[in-house]
Amino acid sequence: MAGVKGVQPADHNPVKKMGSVAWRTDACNEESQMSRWAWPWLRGKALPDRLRQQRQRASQWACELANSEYFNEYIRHVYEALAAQKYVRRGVTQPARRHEFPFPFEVAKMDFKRGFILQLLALAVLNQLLPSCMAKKNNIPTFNWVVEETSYTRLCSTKKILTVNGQFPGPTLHVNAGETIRVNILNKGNYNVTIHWHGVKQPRNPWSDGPAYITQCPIQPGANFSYEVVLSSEEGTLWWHAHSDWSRATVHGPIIVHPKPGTIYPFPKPHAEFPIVLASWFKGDVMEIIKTALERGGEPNISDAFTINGQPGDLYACSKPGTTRFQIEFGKTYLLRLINSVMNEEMFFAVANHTLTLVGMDGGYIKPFETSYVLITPGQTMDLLLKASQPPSHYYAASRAYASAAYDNTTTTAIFEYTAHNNSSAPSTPFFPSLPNYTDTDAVTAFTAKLRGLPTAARAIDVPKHVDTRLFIAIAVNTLPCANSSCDGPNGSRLAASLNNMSFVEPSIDLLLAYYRGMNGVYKSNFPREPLLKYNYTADQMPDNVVTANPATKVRVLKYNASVEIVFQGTNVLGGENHPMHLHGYSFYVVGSGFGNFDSQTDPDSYNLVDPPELNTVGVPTNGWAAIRFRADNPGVWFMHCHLERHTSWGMDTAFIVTNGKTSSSSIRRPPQYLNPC
Ligand SMILES: [Cu+2]
Repeated sequence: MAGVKGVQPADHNPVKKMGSVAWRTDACNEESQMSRWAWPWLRGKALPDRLRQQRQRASQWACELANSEYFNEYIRHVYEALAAQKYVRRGVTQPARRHEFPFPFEVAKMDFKRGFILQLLALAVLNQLLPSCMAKKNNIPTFNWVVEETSYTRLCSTKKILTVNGQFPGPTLHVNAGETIRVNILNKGNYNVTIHWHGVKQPRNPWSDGPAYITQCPIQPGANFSYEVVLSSEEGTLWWHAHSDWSRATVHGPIIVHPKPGTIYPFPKPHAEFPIVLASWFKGDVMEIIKTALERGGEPNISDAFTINGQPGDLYACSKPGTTRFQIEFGKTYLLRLINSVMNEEMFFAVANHTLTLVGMDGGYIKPFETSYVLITPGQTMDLLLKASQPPSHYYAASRAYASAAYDNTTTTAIFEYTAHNNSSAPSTPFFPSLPNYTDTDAVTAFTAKLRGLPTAARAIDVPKHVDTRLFIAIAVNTLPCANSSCDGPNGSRLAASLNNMSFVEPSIDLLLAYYRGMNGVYKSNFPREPLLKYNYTADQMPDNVVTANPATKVRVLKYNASVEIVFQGTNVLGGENHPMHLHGYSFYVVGSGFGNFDSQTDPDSYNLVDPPELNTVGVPTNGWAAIRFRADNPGVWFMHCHLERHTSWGMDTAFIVTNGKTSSSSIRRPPQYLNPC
């Protein structure tokens, strides 16, 4: 059996635990729930009618309570009351399993008898009745996650990082295509936090999308929020990550979307699969790094390492013993689920002596092609087949940056080990792959030019041929004036970034609620369709008046079901860079790309309207352009931003408000009962 260090198997059958009593919250019918947990002493016995009715009533009451967002608060109240009577005491019962909440109360030793009876009663009512009907009513897999500070040692030093359930990378979510799951987040960390389900379109459900101050107020320390994650056409690999400040550096993990039961991959079933999560490691505190950078107006520190499944690998100090290893068998084919959760760099990735076959990307399928390396931007995910066809030995997988601005120039590695190979004769140094150079833009273009969509029975390629709404968005890194020119940016200015020269300012309450409730003064709806000032976007010299950005909170309204084309134009303002543009709530077809200024007369002739790849993040070429198309059929408020984290922090962001259609099934769902306050 192939194994992998650093990534845990999924917890698809979550068991909640409180005190000493466990319950299941996944799909089970009420009767089996009841017989299994709720009334163990009556198990298998025929109940008198009266008792049966009582049980049903209790069950119904419990359902209503359990489905209210005040459930956790209610339980806390009950236990506070018990604690006041000294039946229980405050203390933390550590969870026995990693997906369980630590429970902040213990049975008091004193007054044990009286307390014990009340405990039993409380547990019987709260812990057993509630979830049994919760499962019946919601019938969706539920996961309980705790965001908390956890000590990790990397690169010879120990620090606390923000994690989910103590894990870095975080837990892997396994879901089936089209499924809905619930993830309850309890924030026990020291920072506000939110979680985004990257690439999950969440039809009509922006409430659970996650970006802080866009679709929700953040979950404050001590508070919780329940996300309902609605899968639809996605299949393959996606990921989840924190979407507040720079917390995503360590708060992230894979989402693996399996084909619906009874359906199969459009490629031979692999023998086994390995999630491969690329991330950034900073020796300092990431939240402090961005805070300091924003205060001083300069570049944030670059990372000190990249990691594969949480481990930097052999080429870094103090890292050799932890290097991620994948065991493979000669002749077998493996599915690598590659995720770029790196903060600020696009990444090359390759495995020595092995070609990779790209079969999927961003939760959709790709017409398979073989390649010796891939280029993956932050935000993107790839499904790659690796055939163990080489002489049994040890082979490095390696990843390093493709970048043109300041970047981390280190290389992270993992090792593919053939299990038939006797370790005693393993090579002293595993074979090393050849990766393109840091600035090899030709290698990037050669790779991305091969991307073609693959239609499947479940998901056709349906590129809008006619366009209702056209946007042309110039992407730039800019400056803002700084008092006494005392900031760390160019000439004492403050670094900023913009879309059509608008540098996004985070509102003080989320855009979604402001829109839904019709509040004034939170945002303006006049995000420009095109740059107000046209210039030669990719020239060596830039006019002074495009260097300074305009800070504002502006969004663009898209009419429900409009077919939309966006041309992203990279600019050379303060230097050209590849920008991975990510759109929430949608995937889009990448119909074209090129270098230099987009020519609206001739460039559309080169569009691929037949089989373009359908992605959620597109790397806009350095000093070039990329054109995307999609149908605005998901009403809501959807963030769009560069997935280089420093650019997002500097304002390379906007949001779309997609209006409701004419029916309730084409309108935003009602908000959940509990929303976090700002
Ligand atoms: Cu960017």
